[in-house]
Amino acid sequence: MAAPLLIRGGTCVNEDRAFRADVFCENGTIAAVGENLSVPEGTETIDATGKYVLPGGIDTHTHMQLPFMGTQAADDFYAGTRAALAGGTTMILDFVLPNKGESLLSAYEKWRGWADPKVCCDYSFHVGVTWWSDEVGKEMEVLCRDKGVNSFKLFMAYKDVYMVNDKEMYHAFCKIKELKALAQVHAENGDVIAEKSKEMNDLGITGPEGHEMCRPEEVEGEATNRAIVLANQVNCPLYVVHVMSRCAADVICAARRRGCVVFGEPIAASLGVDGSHYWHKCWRHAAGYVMGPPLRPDTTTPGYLMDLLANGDLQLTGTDNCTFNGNQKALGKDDFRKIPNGVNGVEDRMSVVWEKGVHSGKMDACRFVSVTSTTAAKIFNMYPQKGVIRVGSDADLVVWDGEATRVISSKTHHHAVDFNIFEGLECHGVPLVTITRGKIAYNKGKLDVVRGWGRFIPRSVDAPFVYSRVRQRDTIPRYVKVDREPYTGPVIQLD
Ligand code: URQ
Ligand code: ZN
Ligand code: ZN
Repeated sequence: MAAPLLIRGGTCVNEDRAFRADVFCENGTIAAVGENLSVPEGTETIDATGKYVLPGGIDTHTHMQLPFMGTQAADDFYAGTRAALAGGTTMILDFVLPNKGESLLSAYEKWRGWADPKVCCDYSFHVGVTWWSDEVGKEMEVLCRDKGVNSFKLFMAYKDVYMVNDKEMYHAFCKIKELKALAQVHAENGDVIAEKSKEMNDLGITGPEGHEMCRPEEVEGEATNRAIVLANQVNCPLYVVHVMSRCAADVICAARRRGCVVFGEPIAASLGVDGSHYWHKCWRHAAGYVMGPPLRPDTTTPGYLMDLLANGDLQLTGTDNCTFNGNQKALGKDDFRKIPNGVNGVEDRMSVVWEKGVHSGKMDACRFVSVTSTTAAKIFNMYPQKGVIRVGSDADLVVWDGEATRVISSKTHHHAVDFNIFEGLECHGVPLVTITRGKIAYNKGKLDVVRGWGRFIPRSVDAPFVYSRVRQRDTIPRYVKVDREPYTGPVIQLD
């Protein structure tokens, strides 16, 4: 347990208001918020005068040490959560991704065994539904009832690896709705990708540019729309992960305007950089940006997604942090289909969103808190334990300097990877102190993390933020039969 901690002189920022107050933390939670607080002997004090005090960032989408495409992501649960704390993020939501045919429950226990001894900050798991059977449905019930899972990811891409077809996805959505959980989707048309990537190779296009050309943004947009339609047919709330394109974003915005319960998650990568890097002459550089769905060559994409995030058409940010070193990316040096997909983000998300969102004038500090922390806590049913500066909430906090700048580089980042997609980007918005459950883990450039300090945060189903509208909609009879006299006219005889 950490010593009592007083954060003095700062401006606290919640999603609804910014206000001058000191924050006193004790036993891992926020014990008092106000001015002239009386604190016990032995209290450690942090001077936050002239700075912001924010709820710790929540990264909704990471893949630490993911076994993938024949190798394993370089950031493990230790290095990844350590990097998160260095960037002002105090919780990650990672993914249990069972192989096809593998028990979801045993995959969950396996992933817990990987994460629990290593995490330096709190975390939780979404679970992938990578195949379908009645047994999978039963295990989903157990995961919701006993294991604190309330979100399940379906893949429409990665054919033969994670991809399910529309019928399987429909059944999974029915089960997710029955459980009052949240459906997540990786929205790309995996069949088109499989065919077009073969065509690319037949044309001799084996470099990273082929990775984007075989899955242009309309392939993401089409699948996004299809997932929204299937979920809406079941009245199941849907969360579209890693929104990477204008096309997919427009589909989500249109669906929201017509009343669908759908949430869109752009990521640090799609908000901070674009896909022109796939045409870079240096193979290693170009391969470093390979992820799925890909970044888009349309250089207006990051600004467009940030506009939608700032105005509420898109809801929150993750990173899809799934990092691979140059020698791992080189598995695909002769065939882009073999380049392990994934990029960094967990350390730089907060600064990238502040630079592109707040410093650009598109959003204020309250909206910044909403899209980096509070909305995630509400959607995944961890609010107000997480995502807010309030008495009784977990003492996950960041002292934030909105004016200071830092230049992002793989030479100075805390990831266990030799590449950074934001290399050279100068960002306003720098974490000064990161506090995880009342413990100072990062202070003015120095990390002081504890392996295994983080806890798994169980999440119950039926999140009000997600289900209140769905529940209301369920009270309206959707299908009513017509009472009519039976037909008594002629009927054709078929031979
Ligand atoms: O698709 C995902 O989210 C995982 C497999 C990470 N890789 C990626 O390129 N997005
Ligand atoms: Zn994905
Ligand atoms: Zn992912």
